[in-house]
Amino acid sequence: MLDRVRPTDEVDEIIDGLKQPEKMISPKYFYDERGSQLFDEITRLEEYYPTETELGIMRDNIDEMVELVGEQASLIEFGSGSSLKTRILLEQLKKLAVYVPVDISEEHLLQSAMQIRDEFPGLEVLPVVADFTQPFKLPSPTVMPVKNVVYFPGSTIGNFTHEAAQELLEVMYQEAGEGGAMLIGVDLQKDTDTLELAYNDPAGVTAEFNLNMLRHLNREFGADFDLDTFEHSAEYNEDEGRIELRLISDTDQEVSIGDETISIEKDEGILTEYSHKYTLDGFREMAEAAGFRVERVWMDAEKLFSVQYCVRD
Ligand code: SAH
Ligand code: AVI
Repeated sequence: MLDRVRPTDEVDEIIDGLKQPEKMISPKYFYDERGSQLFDEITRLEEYYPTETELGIMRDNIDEMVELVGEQASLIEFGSGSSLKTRILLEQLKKLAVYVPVDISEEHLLQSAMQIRDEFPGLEVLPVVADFTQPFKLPSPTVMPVKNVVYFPGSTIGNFTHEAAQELLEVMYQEAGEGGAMLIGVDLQKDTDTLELAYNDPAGVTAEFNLNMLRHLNREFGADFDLDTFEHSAEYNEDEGRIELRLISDTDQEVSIGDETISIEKDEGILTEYSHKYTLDGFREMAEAAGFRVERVWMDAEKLFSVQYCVRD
């Protein structure tokens, strides 16, 4: 079964962002098929520490994680991508009621869900193509789960402003339901050099990922960005504790999208992504404000990244 709910006003949303005092486009527009592939390439880069670090934390602590999730749970993954980290859980969670991967990148999600079905033949896999910031319907599994566990790895929570992240945690609290929980990957604050290298890889994969957003907007939303006139930029804003990705125009230009023409000045940036890095206290405050209690925090030895199990109180 497949539920597909997408907002119809995406062009309006993009135009609205481009009319803000600082032009911006939501990072969800990174993820067409090529964008999802480029993200997978990023996760294999040596400089991009979050993926390997989170995988290591999962592997080192999987027994305890499995114990906390328990049997006959429904595992609902927000922004599942290639379900890379999920496989570590699925291999050990022998008695899962259902796996529900939710993602906006349709083809990529459906391919990944098919692969998961092949790899885990007894498991019910019910993918949902949706923008998880908007209300969406969860499918009904064949086996009634005893509880819901929302899985949100990769520190995708960091791609939201604190206000939006707070709202998303509240949505997850609702999805978790009575007796439910959330298992979430949260990237931690660290030195600027490590952070900036992770988002400015010498091979230029992150730059290509950033620029691909414009290709996506040209193809799907009728824009006419000239990709050759924009440069990738990624800087750590220490005061805000976040990496900021921008596309910088190297010329004065006009871009059309929908019925609008947008003027962009030379050296002007379009903000394409925040990637917030948290302190343990900072994240706990947010989780608690959403109604969760942080029951367990796992980290790597260098404290680069955390995986946190939060329960509904
Ligand atoms: N969880 C995976 C992938 C992280 S990349 C990992 O940890 O490796 C972020 C994923 O979230 C992408 O697959 C992207 O398509 C998805 N995504 C981003 N914004 C989304 C949104 N608003 N709604 C649904 N999926 C979204
Ligand atoms: C998906 N998200 C958590 C990634 C991040 O690190 O913020 C996206 C990304 N952007 C550039 N590189 C990776």
